[in-house]
Amino acid sequence: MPSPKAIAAQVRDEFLHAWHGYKYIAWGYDEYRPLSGKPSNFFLENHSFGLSIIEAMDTLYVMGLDDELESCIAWLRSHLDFDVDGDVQMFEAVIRMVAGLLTGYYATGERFLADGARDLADRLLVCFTKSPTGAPYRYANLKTGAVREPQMVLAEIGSNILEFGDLTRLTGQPKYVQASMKAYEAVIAKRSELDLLGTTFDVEKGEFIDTADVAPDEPVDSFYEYLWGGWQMLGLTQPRDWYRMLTNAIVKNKVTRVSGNLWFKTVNYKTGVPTGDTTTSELAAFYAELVAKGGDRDIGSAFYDSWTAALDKYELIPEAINYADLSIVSPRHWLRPEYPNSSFDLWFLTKDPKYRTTAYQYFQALRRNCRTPNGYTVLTDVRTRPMTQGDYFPAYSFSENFKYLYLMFADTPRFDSSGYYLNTEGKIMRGMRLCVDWC
Ligand code: DMJ
Repeated sequence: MPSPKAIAAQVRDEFLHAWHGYKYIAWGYDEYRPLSGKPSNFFLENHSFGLSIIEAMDTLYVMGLDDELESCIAWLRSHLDFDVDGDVQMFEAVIRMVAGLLTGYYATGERFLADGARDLADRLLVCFTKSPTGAPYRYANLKTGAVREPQMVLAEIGSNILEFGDLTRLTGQPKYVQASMKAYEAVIAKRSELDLLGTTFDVEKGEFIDTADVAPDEPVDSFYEYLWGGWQMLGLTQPRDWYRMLTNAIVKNKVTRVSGNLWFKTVNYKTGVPTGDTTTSELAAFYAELVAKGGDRDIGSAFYDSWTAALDKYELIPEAINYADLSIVSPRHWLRPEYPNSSFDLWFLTKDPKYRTTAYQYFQALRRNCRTPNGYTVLTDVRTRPMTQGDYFPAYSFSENFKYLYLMFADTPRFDSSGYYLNTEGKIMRGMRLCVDWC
């Protein structure tokens, strides 16, 4: 392998290549399509929030790309506005935009970014306050405050305490963190006798509407991540105790080993009986780092190795596999960041060189297959040679994949690797060091 410094420089170059694609094709839009050269929007078809700009700010900061960061600030200064008559998905708006604006503020000290985060959060709070149980609705109209869709998956209910907790800290107003806690309480009160949870919760009726516990896979994944974060980042003991209780149940009822690899079974949350579905999406790979950070290091290490087996077999991890035989269920590769997310956290937790080796292996495969003349793009099929490229760059990759890889190798003074906490979208909520002149 090249030296860590050389790898960091390569990653930064590739990030810039992806970033220049966005700037050239879609500056000011949410996202870009590098093959057709067209912009696209994420939340609302006919309205852009400049999502990629918001998502990229703290990455630009830690990479030392200060001129690019200044362009982002300039654009946001004249365009940031959430008084928009449109229905926005609360979960995505919180983890991407509230967090992106907060971390942009931490990186630059630009107060209007924090004000923007607060304004957006205030417009989204109706999802919680209009719900009879406190578990949030899925969509809020940012202008009218109308809410809709009471049937919510767990990740969308329980991935906000980091952002709302920070807003409470910044503003002194308890309403934000209280909304998050009430949402957790509504769901966790309905756990089974086994301390397992279902997947979809009706926030008006206050009950699960299905019986499958798919943890740690999507769409429940970050529900568990934020419980641990509530403790690690905010020092709240109740989320820590919930995390421990629910994780004990997951470890006891769901761990399974197939051909030497560790996976998590989908089970009926009331009985613990396996449903027989052995599909898992790549999104579950984040759990290797979470379960290790939470104290179960052997499980985290083994689960990471299971995903490395999929990486070895397919060069890039497909969107979904059947863990019974590692066969492909969905051949797409949507530039998902969960595997390098685990490499990143496990590297800083253990300093085991395997995490750097495998992260570099992943990076090389990414560069070989997802690079286009106009940036980076997703793959629609990892089985073909060359792999088949799609026409989309998701904004989360500006916040996640390249950042994880860079920070693992860069040793930049702008990042405190011993005291950081990132949200589920890779935003550096804790751990950015401000040092304008000397780094
Ligand atoms: C990201 O938006 C976040 O990591 C989220 O928690 C789920 N995964 C997507 C990217 O795959």
